[in-house]
Amino acid sequence: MTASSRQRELLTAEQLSALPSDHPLHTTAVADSPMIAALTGRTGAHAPVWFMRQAGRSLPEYKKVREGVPMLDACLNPALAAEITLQPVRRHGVDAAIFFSDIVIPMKLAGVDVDIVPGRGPVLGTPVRTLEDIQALPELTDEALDPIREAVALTVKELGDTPLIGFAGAPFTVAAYMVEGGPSRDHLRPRTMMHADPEAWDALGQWAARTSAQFLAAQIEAGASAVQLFDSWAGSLSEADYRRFVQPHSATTLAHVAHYGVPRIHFGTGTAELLPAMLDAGADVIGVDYRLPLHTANERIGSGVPLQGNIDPALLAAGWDALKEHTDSVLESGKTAPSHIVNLGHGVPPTTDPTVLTRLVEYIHEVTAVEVR
Ligand code: 1CP
Repeated sequence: MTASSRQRELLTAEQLSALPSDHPLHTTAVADSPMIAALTGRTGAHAPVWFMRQAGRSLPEYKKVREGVPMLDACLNPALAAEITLQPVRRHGVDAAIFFSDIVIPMKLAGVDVDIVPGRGPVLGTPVRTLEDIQALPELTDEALDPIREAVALTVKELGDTPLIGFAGAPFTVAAYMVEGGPSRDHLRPRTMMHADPEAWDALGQWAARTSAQFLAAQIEAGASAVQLFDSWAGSLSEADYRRFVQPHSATTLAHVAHYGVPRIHFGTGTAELLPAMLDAGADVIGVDYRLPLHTANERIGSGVPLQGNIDPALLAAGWDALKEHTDSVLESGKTAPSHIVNLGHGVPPTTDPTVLTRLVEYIHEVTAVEVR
């Protein structure tokens, strides 16, 4: 598909009619913002930049408002979630906000016993390992998503012309936490389950796919102008297993929100061998981690697709000269794609000096604006 035909597919009048009349994408300020322009294959005033995990522990103002507040409580308090979402936009002048939440929030709202343990991550009271466990999972109701809709609505009101990106965990990454019962390095248990008990795996994939789909739809309807599906751990899969056991479920989630016309970014780490398969799942934009240059990603995907990425987070602490040189090469490499959304190749490390991020945003805006003129 060419860039222009892909562009026409997005944000058509018909698709915009699926969004509420007060949705930010109905305003040209948001629809033609550098972020939405690049996500739909167009060129804006400068290359847009945002950072995965831009909200969070790299910011002193985040640490302050989180004092004594458990992670999941922070996510489910609409005023606090909105405030945390806005903090990096105010401080860094990034081109988009990413909704402050977590990939386990939909399962929490469905009634699954899950918590986020400081310094560790999501932990389930009881791992989900058999077909019986999966059949006993509660269903996420639409009303349970009210705190999410409220937080998104508060956020977009404050954001004005800056778009909000909603997100969800992709079914494999969510299911990996559910089967392991917590964070793991190799995701051995879910990878075994696919082959040992394909029926159970399929049932879990379907549960995770519809739960993430509902989470995305709620954010879009409340005002998110783009979404990102995080398949953070997809890189632990072979392409064959990805296509057989994972892609159909990710495709279900992405298809569920296709009619809104908002750009859908699909991202994972260690996915150099999976990028075409991830595109085939139904994404509009591919997020690339720091291991693969964007021009190589562009070749592997077959061109015509906006790319997001992929500054190595390690370079944020390497000194300005090294970071600038690396950023220049990422920008150069990104020129091979129809459009480029600048981001890191994974999340902001908690130890990052936030002034480096602010300087990086200024630098990217400056050099890419000169190139467009
Ligand atoms: O107390 C804290 O500050 C906890 C740290 C933290 C934060 C700030 C967690 C626990 N989640 C979050 C927020 C979060 N999680 C966001 C917010 C928006 C932003 O990017 O600014 C997002 C998008 C997520 C999504 C998320 N959660 C992913 C996908 C993104 C990625 O980093 O790959 C994953 C894998 C999770 C699980 C998770 N939640 C928290 C942690 C520490 C982890 C990873 C645990 C592990 O290593 O397996």
